Amino acid sequence: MAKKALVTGILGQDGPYLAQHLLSQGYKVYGMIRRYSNPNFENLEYLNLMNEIEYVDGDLTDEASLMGAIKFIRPDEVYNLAAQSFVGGSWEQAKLTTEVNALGVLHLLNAIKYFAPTSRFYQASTSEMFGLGLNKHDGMQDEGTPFHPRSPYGVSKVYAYWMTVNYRESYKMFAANGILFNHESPIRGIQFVTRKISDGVARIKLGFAKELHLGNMDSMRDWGFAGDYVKAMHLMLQQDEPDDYVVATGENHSVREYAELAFKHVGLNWKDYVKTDPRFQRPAEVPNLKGNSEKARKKLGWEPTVSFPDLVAMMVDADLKRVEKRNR
Ligand code: NAP
Ligand code: F7E
Repeated sequence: MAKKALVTGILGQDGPYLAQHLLSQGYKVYGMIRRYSNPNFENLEYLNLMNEIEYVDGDLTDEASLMGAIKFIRPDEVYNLAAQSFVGGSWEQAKLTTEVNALGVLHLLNAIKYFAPTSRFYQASTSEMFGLGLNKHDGMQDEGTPFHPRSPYGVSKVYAYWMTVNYRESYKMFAANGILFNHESPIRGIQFVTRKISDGVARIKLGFAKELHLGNMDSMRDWGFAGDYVKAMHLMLQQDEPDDYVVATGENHSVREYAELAFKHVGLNWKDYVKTDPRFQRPAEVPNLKGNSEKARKKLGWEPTVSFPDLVAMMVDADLKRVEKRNR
């Protein structure tokens, strides 16, 4: 019989890529959707997956809805991708961010504990938990680097990380944390800097905008391709023992470099269009993230396949097509 996987956050960026990968491995995929007056299936449509998934209702802030879903599906694997995932918005909505990203994970772990205790659980942990933390030896971050989160988002994810470890240790549940560094794609949310730039470049190139306003351009991020990173999530749940893994490319670049490459890809100079704008500065910044994913590479056999320049080109090309189509 096909394995059953429940994916929360199915309408986001990672949900569709993970669903695509699980379907290719023969899984039956259930996608959780919260109550919304007008749910947006655009990302699933982009990968042509709308009709491949069985949808279940549920919200991370509503424990009973999670219990109902887990009891109904009794999944072999649960991937918790749902979150208020925008760091920049987490100061204004710190309570909501905590309720979804921290307590929501406790609710989900309880639902699994009561109704599907042998189910394997993946928690979407993040490099934002490291914040200012740097590995003393190489200036990178790995599984042993101390956490020093710099936003309500980062703090909420530290709680969820430790609760996942705690349920593993307390109840012998197969619960794993993937500590993923930034990963992007053509279906990245428009508020994140990579997609904001690729969309801005496309609109400027096609004559629909004149400027692009950005915040801190010195920030360094380790950017990979989401399609690669979801494969690491799946691999983590196929191991003999549950564990936590950093997933990253090991290379980082500044926001300025991303913008420079994106504009260059369409034959423009970023300096002519980008304006720095204090509205996009954060109260506390994470200046430098670069992940050491040696453990995932050795134990999971995972490797990233898309280079930084190819990722930038992929995103800009996709937005050029989108903007053109929308305005045709
Ligand atoms: P995303 O595009 O923001 O998707 C998050 C999804 O969570 C959305 O579909 C959203 O639903 C859903 N959601 C929000 N609140 C919910 C709630 N209360 N109950 C149920 N669902 C809810 O995020 P992503 O980029 O795919 O990232 C997936 C996960 O990995 C997130 O947990 C994120 O924090 C984490 N992460 C991401 C990165 C990265 O670089 N992308 C790196 C490390 C970790 P709606 O569509 O209804 O809004
Ligand atoms: O910002 C700077 C900003 O919002 C990246 C989430 O998926 O990855 C993501 O979090 C950097 C920051 O992503 C703008 O200050 C400059 O230093 O694209 P971002 P993020 O905050 O790194 C982690 C791993 C997650 O877990 C999160 O869920 O870019 N920046 N100017 C800007 N950022 C935005 N959004 N907009 C700007 O105009």
